[in-house]
Amino acid sequence: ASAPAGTTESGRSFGKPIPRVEDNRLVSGNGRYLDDLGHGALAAAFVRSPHAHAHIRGIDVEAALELPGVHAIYTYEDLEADSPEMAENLPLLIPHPAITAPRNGYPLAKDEVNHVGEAIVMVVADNRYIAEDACALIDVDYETLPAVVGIETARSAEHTVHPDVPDNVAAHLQHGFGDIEAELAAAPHRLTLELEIERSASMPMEGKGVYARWDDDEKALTFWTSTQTSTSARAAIAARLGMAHNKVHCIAPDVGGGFGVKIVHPWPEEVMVTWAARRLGQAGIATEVKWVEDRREHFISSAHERGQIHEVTVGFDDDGRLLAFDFSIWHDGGAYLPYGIIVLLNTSTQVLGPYKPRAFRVDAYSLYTNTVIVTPYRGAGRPQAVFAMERAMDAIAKHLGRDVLEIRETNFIRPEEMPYDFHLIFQDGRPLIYDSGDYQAGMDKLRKLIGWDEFAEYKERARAEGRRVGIGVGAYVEGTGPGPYEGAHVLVETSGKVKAATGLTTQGQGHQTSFAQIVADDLGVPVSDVEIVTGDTRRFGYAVGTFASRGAVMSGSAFHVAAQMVAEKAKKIASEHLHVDVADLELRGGQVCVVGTEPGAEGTSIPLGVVAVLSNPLRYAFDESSRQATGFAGAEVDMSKPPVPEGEQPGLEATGYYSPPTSTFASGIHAAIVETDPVTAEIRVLRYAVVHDCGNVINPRIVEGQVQGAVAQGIGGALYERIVYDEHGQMLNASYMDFLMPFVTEMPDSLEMDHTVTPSALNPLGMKGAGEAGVIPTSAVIAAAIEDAEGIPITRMPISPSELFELRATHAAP
Ligand code: MCN
Repeated sequence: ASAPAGTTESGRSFGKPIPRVEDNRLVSGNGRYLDDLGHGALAAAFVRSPHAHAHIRGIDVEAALELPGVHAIYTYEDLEADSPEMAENLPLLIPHPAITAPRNGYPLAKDEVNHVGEAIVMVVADNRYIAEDACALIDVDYETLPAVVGIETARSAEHTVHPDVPDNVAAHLQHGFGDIEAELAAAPHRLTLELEIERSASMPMEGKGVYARWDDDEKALTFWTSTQTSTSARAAIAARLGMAHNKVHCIAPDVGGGFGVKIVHPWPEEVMVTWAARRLGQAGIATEVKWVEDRREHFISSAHERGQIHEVTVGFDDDGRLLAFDFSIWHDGGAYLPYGIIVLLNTSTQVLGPYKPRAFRVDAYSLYTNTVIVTPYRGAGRPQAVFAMERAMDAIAKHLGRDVLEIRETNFIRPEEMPYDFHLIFQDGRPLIYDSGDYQAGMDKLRKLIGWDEFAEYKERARAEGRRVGIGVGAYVEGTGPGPYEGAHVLVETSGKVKAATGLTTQGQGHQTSFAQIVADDLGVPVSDVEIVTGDTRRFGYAVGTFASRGAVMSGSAFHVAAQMVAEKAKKIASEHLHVDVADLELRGGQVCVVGTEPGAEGTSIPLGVVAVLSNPLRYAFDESSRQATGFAGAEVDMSKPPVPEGEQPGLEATGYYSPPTSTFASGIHAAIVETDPVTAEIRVLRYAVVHDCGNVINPRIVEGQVQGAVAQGIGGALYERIVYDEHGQMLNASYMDFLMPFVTEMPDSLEMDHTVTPSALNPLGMKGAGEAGVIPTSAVIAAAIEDAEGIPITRMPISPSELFELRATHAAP
């Protein structure tokens, strides 16, 4: 591939909108996704519960075992017979003191099922067709139990999901600051809002999947999984299979989207497929097993999010200044709690956004329901939080008859108040302190971008034509780049090309480009000379993972640390040969050269690849032929010197880690103009504008792509996407025929974007995260715009045309 546009031999690429180097490969069908691997593997399929809640009285697998091509059928009994580890509950990944009743399932259901889709039996066969046919021959005897579906039912506690959790409460979280009761009592104005965001789910183009290979000679297991967290998946599988980490390798191949649903580890299927590969491998039956999720499985047995009911009471003065924000949350946590309460923590710690009430109180419950588990979905609790806060802001403005932007301005935290300490604990366990941000600057830009001041006139004209249009706004602050750490390894090869690896994974964020930009700048080489590897424990074994918009901040910084170490080492080695001080050397144009000289000039520079040769104990390989190959005359190279200066290790490579003190806080403000059809109630987003702040930007093209994609997902969440269960816990829309996602035709005619840049002082490159931002305020913004168009309070999202139609009818009723 040719060097991407935007880079120069010596210029910095940080901040340049260079095209993503991975895209040619990915869009031309040359990606290697999970299902592109393991064609010779045996196929796994699962018998999944058709009931939302039931006891399992018995399982008959006899007929299925007889089916030709079936190699193994496993139930929980096989796990129990294998080892205590295999029989254990799946783990609680992020414990928290507010979790009062952690309950988790098993890799295969033990004696009860708690949601439709829960895996009960695994079949391994020659191919998926046979495996599915065998599943159909398996008879599970169920005694059905009443299902708890939806927050209201869970709250009523008439029935329970887990018999030993009588109120269905998995966790109860309370926090805040100030004297909320006193502030509410004294506030000149008070309002209470009931708000709801329905359950939804992320729909990556590629579902989950895992493929495992057992090596009986090495007694080692390698598995490929479509995951966001390969190092943690490796650790989890090693623990469950009772193996040492060095005998288990986990690789995330190309991953066709994750959006949070692929964070959890281990999935039941990961446990079962790896375990079966080892078991069948040891028995000499087969060494490879693979399972690829089908779309229905993705709907019913992977993970959902979003579902929350809120009650907000605000107290404010005549100017609209927020005195008290009293926030109750009920979160639909699903049947089990593998991911703890991270979504609830996000909602409850980020609801304040750019505003600073005098008093704040959260009272939050996570409730068990007989539905599939919850994992954070892009935005992870923040869209719900912003919906609560921004709907309250609009309600205050309406109550006081004031402009919605003005009310927000009144309450903004100001740049001079940064860093702003809320005296609360953030979801990462560290203090909630905003590091930087200029929310007013963002609003000023947005006002122009969307043409806020001209809208009233436009609305009037539209009205006169019989059209209904409305405008809405929503601001947010997002904690990004949480620790605890991320690491990277950077190696300059003797060819001068750079190989660099980090442990976190990639699902489409363009890391091969943006991380390469950082390394390329530090080493003074073109971006196209840097190869980035992610998500392969064989290359880099220690990592946390890709979520919470932490890739740029965490791995980006780790790459910078490691590349800087390599650059320093290269200068030290070169200084010995060029006889100049390290301080007088720089890395530029693929050379280590004397500052101010032309890279490549004889006597004042050495190619980076040659420095790599010199750093190597086997540098005698730098003979006449390699001199010719590199075109480097090399008079200045003295082979009698030791490879590296005293105190350094040979090899032009380094491993660096980055661990931030706290999260860094990105922010943004969005506005939308919508039109609603007076007859059909069809809702159309005409224009959408985003002003976004993720600190210093590595690659504006990537960031804009991330924001654009996330806004599309946000529009999906506002107008189309929701998971619908009936009262028995059966999902009514578990297919793309019924679960609506926006096409490009549903996107606004224009999506404009602008940036403010308030760098973070917490990491060396001043970055903040960007990957989730676009989805966070979208529901709030679109709800506000519909409300403006219709004059009807919008308190529940998503909203469909038929729901708007009914709202009109209710509102018009006497
Ligand atoms: N970036 C940048 N400058 C910044 C910040 C980010 O150039 N100041 C670049 C990064 O280098 C990276 C991209 O923007 O290439 C996103 O970076 P970041 O915000 O750090 O997010 P992560 O890399 O941690 O990715 C995770 C984030 C999350 S949490 C979800 S959910 C999500 C998202 O990314 N899932 C995605 N974007 C996605 N995009 C695709 N295509 N697929 C998914 O599953």
